[in-house]
Amino acid sequence: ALRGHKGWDKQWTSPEPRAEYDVIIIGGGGHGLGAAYYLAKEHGITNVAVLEKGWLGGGNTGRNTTIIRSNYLYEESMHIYEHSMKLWENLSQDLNYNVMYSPRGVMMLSHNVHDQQSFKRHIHANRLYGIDNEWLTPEQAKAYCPPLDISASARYPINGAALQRRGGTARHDAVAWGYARAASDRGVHIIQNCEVTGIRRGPDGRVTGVETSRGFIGAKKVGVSAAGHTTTVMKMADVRVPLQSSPLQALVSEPLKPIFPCVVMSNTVHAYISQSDKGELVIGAGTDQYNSYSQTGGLQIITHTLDAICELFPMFRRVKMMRQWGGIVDNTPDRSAIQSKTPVPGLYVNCGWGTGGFKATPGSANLFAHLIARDEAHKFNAGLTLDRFRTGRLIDEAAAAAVAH
Ligand code: FAD
Ligand code: PYC
Repeated sequence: ALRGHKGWDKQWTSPEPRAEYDVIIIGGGGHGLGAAYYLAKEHGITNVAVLEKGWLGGGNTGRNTTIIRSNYLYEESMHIYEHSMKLWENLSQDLNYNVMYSPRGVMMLSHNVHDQQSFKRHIHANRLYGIDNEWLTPEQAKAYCPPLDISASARYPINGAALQRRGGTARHDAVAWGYARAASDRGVHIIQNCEVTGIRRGPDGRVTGVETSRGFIGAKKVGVSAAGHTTTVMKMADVRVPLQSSPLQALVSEPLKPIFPCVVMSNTVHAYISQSDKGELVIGAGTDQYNSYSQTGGLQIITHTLDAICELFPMFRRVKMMRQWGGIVDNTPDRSAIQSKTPVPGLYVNCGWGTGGFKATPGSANLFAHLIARDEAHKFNAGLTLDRFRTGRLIDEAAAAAVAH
């Protein structure tokens, strides 16, 4: 069927690396590509390269379940995720690339009194900041998502739900490709199959460039956006980052006719689900309980998730699962991200988005570009410093992270 598809323009160019760039970004996921795009678009810095060891979006960007929401608890997080949400709303137009953003609503199920108290706390906090979030009764939850079983005899009874109507999903690879094309159009070099193996510093300790599988490439500034591999990259500059990398899994079913109108998450029983435009049920699990760099994960974790999905939505009991995969998520102790200068002049790090950084992609990229270009934080990422783990100014978002970890 694709035989007629000839003569299409490449979406981005694949140039040979220059000897030196003003900025090198390590990692061609959505965050790295987006940062390069905003460096060019908003700061006029176009002598930029994104170095990706594999293919664009082959990391967590292309492996996640694409849930977008901004219903976090603390001011620092609400600012950043809401900034992101506003960028999502116009991203397809901005990039001239359809990222298929679909604000179909994200509903979080409450199963017990503790869930109810915690969700209501989030709802009130969000509303104080003008962020939509509302409490639903079980009957209202069922009306919003008809496949949901709210019977009192269910194994995981539901006593209500928190709904963010503006939450939803987007097409993950389109986000990477859209940013790549738009950045490339503005002169950014996108260099795939180029693994960074070392970070070189001058006699004054400042970054001078990176060693790669394609040789040394000079840079005045280097931004690391390597998600699950952040600690290994930062070690190249002798910087320790408080992260633990572990597998997080997802799976998709055979395609079904449209049946599932929104996104549902059950944080207590460790399952989340939506339906893709192709018709597949997109289902995700909690993280494995051990650290690993393998992009797979324990069978018992997804077995437990499917068990929970079948209890919550009995009509899916006979649906077949088609594919399963894992990504490597980088969790901080307080489950909030780090976007910060480092002790090495000219080296910046964006990491710790853990199980929840897809939704943050536009906002994070936009603010990381600001940090690199101006050498100072924006007011929205000012709290995400590395040194909060020394000062104790933590931003505890373990509950809002919403995925078992
Ligand atoms: P990545 O896309 O992983 O990009 C980092 C890139 O760095 C990779 O491409 C990697 O190859 C490259 N790299 C690493 N080391 C080097 C090196 N030495 N040299 C060159 N390149 C290097 N978030 C949500 O908000 N909603 C969700 O529903 C959601 N679901 C998830 C489900 C799963 C199964 C997983 C795994 C994650 C999920 N997440 C979710 C989290 C989200 O996917 C990530 O937080 C986000 O995609 C991180 O984006 P990124 O661009 O930082 O990382
Ligand atoms: O952060 O919303 C989230 C999420 C859902 C599934 C994985 N992460």
